Amino acid sequence: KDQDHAKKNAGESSVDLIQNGMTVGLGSGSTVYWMLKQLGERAANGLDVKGVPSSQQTKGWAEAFGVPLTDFAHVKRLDLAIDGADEVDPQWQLVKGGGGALVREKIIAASANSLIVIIDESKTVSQLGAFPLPIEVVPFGWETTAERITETGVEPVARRNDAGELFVSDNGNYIVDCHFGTIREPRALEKQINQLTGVVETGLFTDMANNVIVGYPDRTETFGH
Ligand code: DER
Repeated sequence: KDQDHAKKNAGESSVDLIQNGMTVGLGSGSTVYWMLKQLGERAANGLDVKGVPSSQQTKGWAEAFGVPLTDFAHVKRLDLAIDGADEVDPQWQLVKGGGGALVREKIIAASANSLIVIIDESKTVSQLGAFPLPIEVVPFGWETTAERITETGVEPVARRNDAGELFVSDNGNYIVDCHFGTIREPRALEKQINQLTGVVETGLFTDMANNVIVGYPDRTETFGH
């Protein structure tokens, strides 16, 4: 359907930014799926690229599509990171983590010279916050960590799988989703939450995105700075 075409367009066009010999951070999610599929075809046609995956899901897709992989034991800096997002505001501040991979995604984004965000237009917002903010927390005492998060004025909801069990991230942690509604000061909120004892990371990616590729059913538009 249209949204799939939009994601496919955004994912595929981001691959044009990968030059021969690059090491690329591979994000997570359904838009990244299309990027990986295209990247596998380019690698099969001779593109020299190595990827660092941000989740087990991405690792599996990359292997299936023939994208050569490496890790941070072998590379300390990435030329590019390409990843999706749940919300992008006009300052290119992001909310991420809908897929539960936010910790590794942020480590990859922080290790990359440039972060390219690939989205369909539904992710562009005038203000962050309608999408519940994912926060990864250490399992030990997570209930008390949730209490500390409540003090920031929001009720954290523990993320559960279909069986009703607590979702466990690739890092063995839990995720709580926080329905802020609107986030007026994303930088301040990110700092405030990240200082709380028991919090591993939040899905607020502030001042990290360098380019945003917005996919539409028939084209893409690229914004960058
Ligand atoms: O979890 C994430 O941050 C992913 O990037 C995800 O949110 C992107 O979603 P998508 O499946 O719509 O690309």
